[in-house]
Amino acid sequence: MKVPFGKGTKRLIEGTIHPGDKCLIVEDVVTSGSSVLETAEVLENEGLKITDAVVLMDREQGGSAMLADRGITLHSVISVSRLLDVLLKAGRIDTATFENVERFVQENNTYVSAKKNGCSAPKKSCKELSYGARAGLSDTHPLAARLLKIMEEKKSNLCVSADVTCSEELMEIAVTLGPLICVLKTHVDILQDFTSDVASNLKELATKHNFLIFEDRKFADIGNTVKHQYEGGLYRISSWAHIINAHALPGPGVLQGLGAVGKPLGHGCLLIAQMSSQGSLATGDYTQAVVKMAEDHSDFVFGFISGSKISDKPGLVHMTPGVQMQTGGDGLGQQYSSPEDVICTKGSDIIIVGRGILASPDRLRAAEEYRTAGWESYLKRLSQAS
Ligand code: 5BU
Repeated sequence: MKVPFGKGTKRLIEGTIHPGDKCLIVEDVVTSGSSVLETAEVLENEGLKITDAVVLMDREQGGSAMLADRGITLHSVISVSRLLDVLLKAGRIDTATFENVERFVQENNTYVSAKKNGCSAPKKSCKELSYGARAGLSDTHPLAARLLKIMEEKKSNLCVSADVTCSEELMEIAVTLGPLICVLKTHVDILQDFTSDVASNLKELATKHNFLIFEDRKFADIGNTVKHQYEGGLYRISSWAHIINAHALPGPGVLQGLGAVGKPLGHGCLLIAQMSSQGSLATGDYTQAVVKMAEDHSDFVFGFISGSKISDKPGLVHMTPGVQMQTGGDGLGQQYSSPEDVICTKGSDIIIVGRGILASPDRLRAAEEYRTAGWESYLKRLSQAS
């Protein structure tokens, strides 16, 4: 359609045209959607109406959203994420290839819908907002705003994962590393000696050193059960943790149950959209469904656990575990990426570091190295976007 055919009438469109007739565009592959749009413009100049296009493969790099904003519905036989899912399940590609291609698709999405994001420019020219600016947006959850402000004030996008089994050691980590971190992540159920004093001491230290407490409980049950698990039992998590996380697997009921307890207290929840462990099933369509669930419950969900930025909404916070200076794994399925890769390349907001700091003979020095690496990667990302 781009140049007149060399044969026949040498016109762009051959045959009899009845202005007002509908015309369906058929294309093999859609990436940005520009080729379909160019074709539609030629046809519309001839008086034809274009409302739909059929494509064999949607590469999911913004074409569908761009065409939808221009009134053309794209119908695809297969999408790249569906193809990846099928190939992975059939054992034709490995997890690393799956994740590389998935990341490539996300990073090369050329369009941000004007309706969804209030920005009609191609994604790459949209300005990257600072943490502080995102804190001030009207639709940012109050807890996300508080966190983003802490990050800006302390120049820290470091969350330490305090995976220790003795409460004295937990307190020592909170005292020593508190000034360097924006979030302290706990697994309270691995403590051998938990008492309610641990919770109240942690709360005091969080106020003193200005960090938030995140209990990595990964709730994943029906609403009624998670409500009890969050509020009651031995740990009474809702009485001391500002942040919890949940799997989306049970459906929205898990958020209704948790929200009934957490919302009145001003707490917030992260949905687990991806995991750092090898062979995780939280990929592709599942991850996309989690993003939708988060966006539909923005009065309680303020972000994600994910390997990379998966939502363009600037009010949502992305936190990434599986971070060490040395990439590789731990022999039990954990997979590590570097702070620069996570923050600068993958666009996440917060690095979660456990053994990278805890296994060091000098935890304070190691935490300062991770804080610096995370913060410099964030500054680099900002400067690349401007
Ligand atoms: P590490 O020592 O940096 O590997 O610890 C990582 C922490 O993050 C640990 O507490 C995990 O339970 C937690 N984690 C994770 O590693 N990967 C995930 O996908 C999620 C949580 Br969700």
